[in-house]
Amino acid sequence: MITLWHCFNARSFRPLWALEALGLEYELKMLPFPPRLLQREYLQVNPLGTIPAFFDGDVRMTESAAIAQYLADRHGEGTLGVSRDDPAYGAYLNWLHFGEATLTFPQTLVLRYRRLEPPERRVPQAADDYARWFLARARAIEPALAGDFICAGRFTAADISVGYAFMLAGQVGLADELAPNARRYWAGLQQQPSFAKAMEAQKAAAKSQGVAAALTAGN
Ligand SMILES: N[C@@H](CCC(=O)N[C@@H](CS)C(=O)NCC(=O)O)C(=O)O
Repeated sequence: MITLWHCFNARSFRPLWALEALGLEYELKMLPFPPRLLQREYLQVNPLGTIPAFFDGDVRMTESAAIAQYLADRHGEGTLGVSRDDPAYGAYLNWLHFGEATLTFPQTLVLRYRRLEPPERRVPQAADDYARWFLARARAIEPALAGDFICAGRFTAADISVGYAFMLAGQVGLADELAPNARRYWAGLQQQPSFAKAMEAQKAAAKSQGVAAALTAGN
């Protein structure tokens, strides 16, 4: 049985989207954000205090892009991943990790130092610098975003990883500053049936488990 610990719209959306894309059975456990402060007992599940936490039998993972990759490889039967002998394999791995390491991390600094910290701890210069940092990286990959998918000519876990970074840009307030290909690419990904299913799954789980349907505090 697969179990995913998730906060609304947070990085754990990547594995949630992958689970829906593959049509797998899973249990979705919702947490208030940040769980480290608002649900202390979660530290027994994941001592890092971060989400996602993911379990598949004896497998335990805490990195959102790696979980999407794992799900594609272990359960995808070629649909969501790219195999080692495919010419697009290198590009696939690069985008899968670029989505988290290069496009997501700087935005979490913007979110934290512009919005989530109490006013006296906010750092506008750091927030502005990392907003520019993110937008410059996103602009630099415009040519790669000219098509519907970022590699392999089809929807893969790399689109889930990069797509989530653009989803976060919407929450951080940076989406309007994205260049045209990024905006069109992200609009197209949101038409994937699995995207709507993942959104619906988190809404339903938040409601039934009495958890706020929003990122609220901390980072
Ligand atoms: N690189 C990790 C980052 C995980 C992470 O930091 N998640 C954030 C939410 S998007 C979190 O749990 N923050 C709460 C905290 O740091 O207490 C991933 O991609 O899963």
